[in-house]
Amino acid sequence: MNLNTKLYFITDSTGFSEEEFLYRIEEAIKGGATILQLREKVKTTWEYIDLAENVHKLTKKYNVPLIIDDRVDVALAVGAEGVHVGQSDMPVWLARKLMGNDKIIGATAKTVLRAKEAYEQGADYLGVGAIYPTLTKVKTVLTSRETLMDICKAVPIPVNAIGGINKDNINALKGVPIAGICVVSAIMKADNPKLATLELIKREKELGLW
Ligand code: TZP
Ligand code: MG
Repeated sequence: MNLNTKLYFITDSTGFSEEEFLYRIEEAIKGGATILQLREKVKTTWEYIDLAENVHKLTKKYNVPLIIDDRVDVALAVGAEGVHVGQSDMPVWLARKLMGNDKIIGATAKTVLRAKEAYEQGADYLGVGAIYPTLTKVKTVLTSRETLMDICKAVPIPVNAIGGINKDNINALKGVPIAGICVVSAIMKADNPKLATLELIKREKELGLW
């Protein structure tokens, strides 16, 4: 499986027309986003599937894996490349069982114990955070740099930092063996999503992440 989590873009369609939303996704992909997660919290199942199909058409064109947040049913319905389960979603082992061995399963982990558990149950990568306070709608607590470091050392799969990460604070992650970063607002709310993505990658390169 070709899994590159270096620049993991998580979307939030709130406040955008579908046209503008899809345009922003395409620009982020053109800027170099390596993997995309569709994250919708208030859509009905049918709305989620409908949007996921349109996003999937786009990501397939660029060969970027599409991960669906929370919802295995939506991921299966559109043939997405994977699903991301949080600590209050279904367990990783069940997502793996339903999705099969060829799909990408991502999991959220905020402790070393949870990280090991997710890995043992078949997770392909982990998202760890929130590292910084975030304005994106999410139920989360802050995860320390130290815990992030411990999780990176505890599991042999890619670990991404998430939460409030932007081009100005990414430098503070220097020395932590993360595989990449997950961002929502740094790209979603940028004036120019393509430039914002390019800039994040440039900063990651300065950190030696590429
Ligand atoms: N999980 C932990 S923090 C977060 C999620 C989904 C939101 C990250 O959004 P942003 O805008 O990059 O801070
Ligand atoms: Mg979730």
